[in-house]
Amino acid sequence: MRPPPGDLALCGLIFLWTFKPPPSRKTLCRALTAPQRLSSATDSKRKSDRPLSSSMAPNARSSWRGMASGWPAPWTCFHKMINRLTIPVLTTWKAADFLPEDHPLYVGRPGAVGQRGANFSQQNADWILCIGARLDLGQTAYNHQNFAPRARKIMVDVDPAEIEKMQTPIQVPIACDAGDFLREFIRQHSQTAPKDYSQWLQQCKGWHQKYPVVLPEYWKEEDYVNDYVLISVLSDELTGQDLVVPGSSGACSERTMQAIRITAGLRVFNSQGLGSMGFGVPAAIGGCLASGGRRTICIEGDGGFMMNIQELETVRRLQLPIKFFVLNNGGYGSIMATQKSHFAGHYVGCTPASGLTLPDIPSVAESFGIPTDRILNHSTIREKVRHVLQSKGPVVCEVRVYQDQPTVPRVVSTQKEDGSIVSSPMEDMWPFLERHEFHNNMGNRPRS
Ligand SMILES: Cc1ncc(C[n+]2csc(CCOP(=O)(O)OP(=O)(O)O)c2C)c(N)n1
Repeated sequence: MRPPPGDLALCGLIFLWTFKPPPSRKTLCRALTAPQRLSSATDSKRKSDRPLSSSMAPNARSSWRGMASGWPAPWTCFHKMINRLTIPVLTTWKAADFLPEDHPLYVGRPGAVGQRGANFSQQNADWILCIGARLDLGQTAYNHQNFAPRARKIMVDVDPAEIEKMQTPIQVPIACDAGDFLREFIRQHSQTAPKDYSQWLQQCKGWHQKYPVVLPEYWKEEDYVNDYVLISVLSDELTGQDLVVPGSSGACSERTMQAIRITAGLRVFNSQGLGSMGFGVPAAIGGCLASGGRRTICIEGDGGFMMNIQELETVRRLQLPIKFFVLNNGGYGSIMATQKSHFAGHYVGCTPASGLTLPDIPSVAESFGIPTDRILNHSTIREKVRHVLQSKGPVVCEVRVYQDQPTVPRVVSTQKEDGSIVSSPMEDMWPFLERHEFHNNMGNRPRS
């Protein structure tokens, strides 16, 4: 039975009151996975018509341990749980490789820079289970109140502070290890008869298919490479034995995580929380070594690539099979975009004309003794990508991309007269849809 609202509010209060200062992890687990707490999660789901699960983000340790010795138990439990619930599943950037694109329950990756269809699913859901997805600013588009506003929210996180930070009611907060939660959830849920959510699932799948990130017209651009086309070609050419390491800030991270299509076995290792330039090169080295020498594809911005360029020597010395695709847009494209939209186009330190210059990337790589290549436009992109991927050892491939290519779709923000910045709702991504199409997708569903 769904607990009355008062009980749910109390549930949150008990959580805050009982667990400050935080007790040991063991106590938290025991207290919060108490059968009553979990049954309020499972009970409320039974009443829902449009449930969603947002998948967990593994910590780096369990992720890599899994790669070396078979998947860790939480991974298996996660699959067991979703197959049992048969509800649509969204993945966060950090858990992008938890479900392959062709899994029957997969419906996309939501976020401020995300997929339009996934955001429609999230914003229409009436029950949402977030496991280890800490709901950071990118995930909630800077506005907690408007994150899945129609849904009762069950949030599972090993760190109670991540739940406490939410400025919107979390009806069932559970501070607990994801694996422990999943095992208990499966145990309790195995007693209940599965409900049919096929219609809702079809609707979510329909949105996912109707609103692809990579649009056919991008292929027609002739001057340079469109980043989304590159990620699309890479998605076609990668195998389930590969490891993808996007850089952590700028187009390389955002557009890769928006557009990459995950196949079974493909691993993605992106920054767990820092948007620090320079992540790509050392992360590719670490990921490649920790994965036992997987072919590693690092997609990095020209600015980010420069920040740890000295590590190319390590790559050469160890002859690691890392294929660097360095997006050359002539500077700091994302800073340029911010200065264009919020500082009336007064560029400072982001282009050659405004005081930022970067060296010729292939020349630098060659000086380290690493083979290089260059992709100038779409005419030879597939052959070039294949060639780079099939070459032995490391390769640095410069990709000439547009300087002013927008990141789309995305949630945009506007500046009010008082200087404060407000974001548009997550379901209403830019470029905005025709209003009738938008309203058709959202209906008149009440907020929870
Ligand atoms: C160490 C560090 N310094 C500054 C920033 C702020 N910052 C975010 S994106 C960016 C530009 C990144 O340039 P590039 O890697 O070429 O990617 P692009 O923006 O062109 O896509 C900067 C300076 C940062 N994230 N990390």
